[in-house]
Amino acid sequence: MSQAKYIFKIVVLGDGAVGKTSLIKRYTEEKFQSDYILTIGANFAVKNIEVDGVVVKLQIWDLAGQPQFKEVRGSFYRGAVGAMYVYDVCRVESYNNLLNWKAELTKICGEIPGVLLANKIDLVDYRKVTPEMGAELAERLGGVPYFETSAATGVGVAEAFQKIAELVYKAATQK
Ligand code: G3D
Ligand code: MG
Repeated sequence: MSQAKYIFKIVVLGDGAVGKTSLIKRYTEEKFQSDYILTIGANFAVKNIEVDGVVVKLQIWDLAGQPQFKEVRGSFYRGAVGAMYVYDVCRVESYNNLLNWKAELTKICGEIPGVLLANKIDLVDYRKVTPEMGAELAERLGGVPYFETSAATGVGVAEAFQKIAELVYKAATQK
């Protein structure tokens, strides 16, 4: 792929253990460019992706664990142009908490494009959050596209990343 024309910072949000790191690793094929944890308790992976025939570089930011110190999360959010909201379909609390994650992000970044990921759908027998509930949350998060994903099987993962790339690309080029 040729040189990227754009670089976009994307933040992946959600409670601990919902599958954020697994999703990023699945998508970037474990090629974390920065395998170290920055002092802000975050790191990022990069991947080039094509949107409308244009190569864009996604810089995908991940929180390492869940830093207790909200102050440092400012550096995590700052400069983000897109968000991926992730919950675990087996844990209702992780679903409910996404509104708090969005509020924290919005304080620093304002309204930015997002996508919602209902993760771990391979765990069929343990599922508690229905697709209908997922669609409802997608509305409450501002009408964001909704994806059912599994970092374990890979289903839905590339589609979700492709969509956020399209949304941030559109936002950046339609000004
Ligand atoms: P986090 O980065 O959001 O904290 P992780 O979450 O990516 O570390 O994932 C937490 C645990 O959930 C991991 O299990 C991981 O393998 C598992 N996991 C993540 N996504 C999926 C999924 O789609 N399906 C299933 N079945 N498991 C998933 P461990 O046991 O390593 O802690
Ligand atoms: Mg993680």
